[in-house]
Amino acid sequence: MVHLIGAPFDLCSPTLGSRLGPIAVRMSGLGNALTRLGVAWEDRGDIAEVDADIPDYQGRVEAAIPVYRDLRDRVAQSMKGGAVPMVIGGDHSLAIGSISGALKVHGSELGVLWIDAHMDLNTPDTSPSGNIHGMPLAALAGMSTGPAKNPEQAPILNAAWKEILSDIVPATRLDLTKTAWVGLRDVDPGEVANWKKMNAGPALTMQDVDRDRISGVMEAIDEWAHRVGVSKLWISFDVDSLDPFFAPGTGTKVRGGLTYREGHLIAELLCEMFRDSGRPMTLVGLDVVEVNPLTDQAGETARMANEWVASLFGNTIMGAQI
Ligand SMILES: [Mn+2]
Repeated sequence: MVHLIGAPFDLCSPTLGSRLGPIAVRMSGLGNALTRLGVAWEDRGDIAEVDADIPDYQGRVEAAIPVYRDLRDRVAQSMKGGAVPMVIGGDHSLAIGSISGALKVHGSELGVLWIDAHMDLNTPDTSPSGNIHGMPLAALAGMSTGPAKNPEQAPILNAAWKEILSDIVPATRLDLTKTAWVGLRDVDPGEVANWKKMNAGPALTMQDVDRDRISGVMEAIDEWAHRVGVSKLWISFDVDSLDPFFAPGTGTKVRGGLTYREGHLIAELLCEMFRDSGRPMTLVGLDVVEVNPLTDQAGETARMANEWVASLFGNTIMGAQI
């Protein structure tokens, strides 16, 4: 049973509009696609909406904390009932809430696959922008930080970081050796330093995709998951992993991304991994984030996100793969 959870929150990203992502993704037929595949699903509605227009940094950051808490508890509740929660964002900072929920239930067994143009591994002291949507993995890993780069943001962001680490992320932090990335092409130097410091999992960039193709990249993911013992996997899919040509409706576009077919092959090969009884690994939940209908072209990006999810759940060109 898949639980759809809408998370219309975008205040921790620079471009507003991804709060409309849950509506757009639902409207372009996500439920029907799952039904056609024989996947049981239930729409669990949206998390509580926050004020649409908070102009100041402090207000935005403060509004985020209860959102993460609510999402964490909803995700944990779904999982405890045996469902697979699918969080539709919203900006990528929401993963602080969703993956905290998964950590609550699965603890150190949890692995994360981050499919994104960005690493999202900044700490407040490395983040050039102060936008929390670039920091979720560092928060989930409980990374410590010095004062935030921007001195005006520092008192606000450092206080929020403290609260996130003490009140949102469970004591069993995300083990970054059990986190891998695919699709990277816009990485900050501070993120690379954090990645090395934490001895984190493979960071597969677009150069790896160019050189080894998707099949080679996903073999590396399969090998990593087996080696570090990931038995429960959370997938965090940022639609900006695709090239802006195929996913124009998103906030932080970076050219040189995955093609439509490459994106699908990732989902198809993941589906095969989950069905490979020789290497048991379960999909425990996923995020589909950063769909921004305000910058989209005729709903293309929301449709792409749906089609991608359908591939992950077994859709193939020749029909459902049971
Ligand atoms: Mn991104």
